Amino acid sequence: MTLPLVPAPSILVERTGALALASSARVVVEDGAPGASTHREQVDAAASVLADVIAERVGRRPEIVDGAAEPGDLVLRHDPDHGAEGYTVRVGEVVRIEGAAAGLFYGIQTVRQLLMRDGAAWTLPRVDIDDAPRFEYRGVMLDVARTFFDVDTVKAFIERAASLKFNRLHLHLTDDQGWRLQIESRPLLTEKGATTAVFGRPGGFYTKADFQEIVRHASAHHMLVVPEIDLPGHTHAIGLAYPGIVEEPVMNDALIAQAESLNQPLPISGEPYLGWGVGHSSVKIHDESTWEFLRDVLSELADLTPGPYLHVGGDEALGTPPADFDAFMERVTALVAELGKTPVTWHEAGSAQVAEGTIGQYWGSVTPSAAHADEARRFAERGGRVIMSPSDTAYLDQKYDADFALGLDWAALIDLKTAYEWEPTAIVDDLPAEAVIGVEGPLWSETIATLADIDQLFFPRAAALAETAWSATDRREWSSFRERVGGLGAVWDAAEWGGHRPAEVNWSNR
Ligand code: TNX
Repeated sequence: MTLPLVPAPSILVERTGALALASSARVVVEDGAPGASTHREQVDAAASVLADVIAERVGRRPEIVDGAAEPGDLVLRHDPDHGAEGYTVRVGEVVRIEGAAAGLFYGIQTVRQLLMRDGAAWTLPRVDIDDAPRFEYRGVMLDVARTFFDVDTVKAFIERAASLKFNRLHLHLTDDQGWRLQIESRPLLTEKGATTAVFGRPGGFYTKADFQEIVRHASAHHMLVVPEIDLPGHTHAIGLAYPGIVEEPVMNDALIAQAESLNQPLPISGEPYLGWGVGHSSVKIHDESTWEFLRDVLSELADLTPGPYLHVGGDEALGTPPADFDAFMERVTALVAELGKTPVTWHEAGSAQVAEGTIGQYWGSVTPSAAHADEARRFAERGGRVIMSPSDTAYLDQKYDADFALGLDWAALIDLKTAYEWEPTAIVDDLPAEAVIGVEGPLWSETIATLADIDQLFFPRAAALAETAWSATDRREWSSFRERVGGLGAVWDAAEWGGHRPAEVNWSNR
């Protein structure tokens, strides 16, 4: 039998037989590091996650105890020797999970996938698993600007992503349709710039406390938040609050044609923008008051963000002359670096002299145009690295097939196999493999309004992306993935996560 493990672990040894989980099974915390209180906290946190996972699947929350394990128990032990994210799981007389903080969490997610129903009993196959990730950056993005998602929905999104061993949550916090984060020094951003969303959907924003709550929940799930303020374009909403620093909308033929064909409004300065066209807005690049604004906003954001990254956009500045765009991206990445953070930008900014070490996010095709490939390579030449988000394979917002109700289709129709079969280091010629820091799946929200909609686009394609992010190339193979992912529907059902169940997969009920 192929075990339903996604992402595929580095080393999996299957032995014969299975361990029946005793109805009296306990979570036993073994003190691997006496005296180290942070280690102790980490194992205690993991113990509670493990008890929750068992409760969700088996319907009974095991007791958490210290001390010696008995056959049929689940044992957690802090062991830093597996690196920050690696872990081992051994199922013998007991289920034993060892690792450091994130590793323990990932070992638990693996155990969650190993649990099988056997009549009235629950069993785990006897295995030895030794696992660690391929890429350090394993991201998903949620666009909370086009459609605003409340804190509970973002938390639910974190739980889904973390179960697949994603460790970065990119939040697209601002766009033409709305500004979603409270900034104390610029209160009008949320008073005036957050009231609506695409199609006139309800607006909303995160207070600082809300944002901190998201950061905390992400951190409890071993995910770092990567906040994005999209600049210099995608900034119409700033103009609702501070009209002096935003240019008049720049119309382009594509925008006008698209608005006509979709029967959408065109942007009007000072009025909320309810369409989904792109490329019409820009902050005033040469105006010092823009830079005072950016310093205020980015300083507050840096203070709120424990992770090393601040994303400053750089995509689709279609109405901005190239020289102005380059000057802007150079200065804004320098500002982020000055604030002590690593800038991240969409790949277009590779045309500019971005700050040393800036990370580029590539969103072109898996077969790039020469210009896109050049832009991506420039990040590595300037000491930075590249996140791979090819829009025709990694985008979570594209339709699965032409008849799928949700999603856009401008990049591609992305069925599960297409989402699975691509190699991040093989996209941009002459970009060294070490320059690829990882992958990310963006979920843009033009067509989605609810958590159920999110799930439809996320499951199961996020599982394909998760394996690309985590598993070594020699562990990745479509026919194997297709079989393994079929066993995960039951795990997702137990968590009450919805999603699409495409017919190309045999969804087993285990
Ligand atoms: C392109 S991808 C965009 C977004 C849209 C998305 C829709 C990128 C960097 N920009 O503004 O939401 O397409 O798929």
